[in-house]
Amino acid sequence: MEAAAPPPPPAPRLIDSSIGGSPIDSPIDSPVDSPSRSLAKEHSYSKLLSLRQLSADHHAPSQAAANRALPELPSSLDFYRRFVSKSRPGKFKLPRELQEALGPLSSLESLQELLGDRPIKVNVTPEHGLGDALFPKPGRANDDRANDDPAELLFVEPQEQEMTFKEFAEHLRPGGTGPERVYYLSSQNDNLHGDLSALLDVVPRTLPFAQEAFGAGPPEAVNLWVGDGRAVTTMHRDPFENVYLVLEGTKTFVLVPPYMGGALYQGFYRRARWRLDGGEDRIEEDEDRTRSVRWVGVDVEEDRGKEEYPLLDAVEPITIDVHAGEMLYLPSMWFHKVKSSGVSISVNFWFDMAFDTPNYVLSEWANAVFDE
Ligand SMILES: O=C(O)CCC(=O)C(=O)O
Repeated sequence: MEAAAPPPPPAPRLIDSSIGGSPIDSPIDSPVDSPSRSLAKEHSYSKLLSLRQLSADHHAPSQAAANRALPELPSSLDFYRRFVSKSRPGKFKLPRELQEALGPLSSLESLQELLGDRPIKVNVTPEHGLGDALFPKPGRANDDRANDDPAELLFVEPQEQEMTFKEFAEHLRPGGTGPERVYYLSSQNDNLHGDLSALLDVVPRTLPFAQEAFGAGPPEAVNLWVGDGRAVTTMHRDPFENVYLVLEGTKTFVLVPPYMGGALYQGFYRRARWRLDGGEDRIEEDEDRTRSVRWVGVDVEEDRGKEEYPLLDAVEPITIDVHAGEMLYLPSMWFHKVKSSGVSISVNFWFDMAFDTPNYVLSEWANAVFDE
């Protein structure tokens, strides 16, 4: 059940914690599927397929089209007409001037020089590298993960740790493997205006072509992301128009259109955080048991075809590789999972989204049709 009215755009915060996440009336303790509810889900499958078919041409690009980077940035009018108004993702080559301006952010060495010994906040997870992800409550075996009973799973955020950029860089594993903890600079709280403000001299305040097309004010948040191939951002959606620039390495976005939320087994989960000090990795549940977050209950890549998630077969995720020197427009409310190949450095701009557009209204309607 999503909140009846959309919330006003919130202040920058951890990804997506507010979407549908009404902390008061979250149906955390609802029973697991009864046979009649399962049957209803089977019927939903064909409706979801029709929905996918109906909107495919207008809204969701084909896999091939989504991966073609347009050679130059469109004018704001063209960007609005071809992408924003259709809520359609697109990939563009960064203009040379912008790429040059952002040059100092494109290597670990120059970032280290710019940031010196200032303390920065880094997210740390165990070796699986899953930040903001669902895990069984302490005491439950890991194979119980397949059980999609939200009451038995927790939404676990990374441990936040303060260190210098040099210390952080020493934890990165360019080869993308390692049994150690995974460190990801992913604070996404407008970090370029926070602990990374020393970088502001080289980052533009806004992207005028995008800001104009969104009809928004200056960006709500500008974030730097630095990590290696082990860090994974699990699937979620954000109430922001997102322009995501990759400066080093490759980021892979696995996308699902906003209107397919009904196939993603979303649930409400209580919050928790990794505690990684001392010998043992622990999950510590949030003391406030009334706070919960709505989160996608499946991995669209790994859980597809599994008997327990029949609706997931209706989803055709679009995978977009964004290479260094490219920019992705990720429209608001698209579900996304994000991975990195090797060490990657990116900057993204979140702009306020409009809640009164046909795209938003229709996708919320579509999701409500499948909500239980
Ligand atoms: O780069 C990432 O790991 C996640 C990016 C993301 O979720 C976002 O920009 O909204």
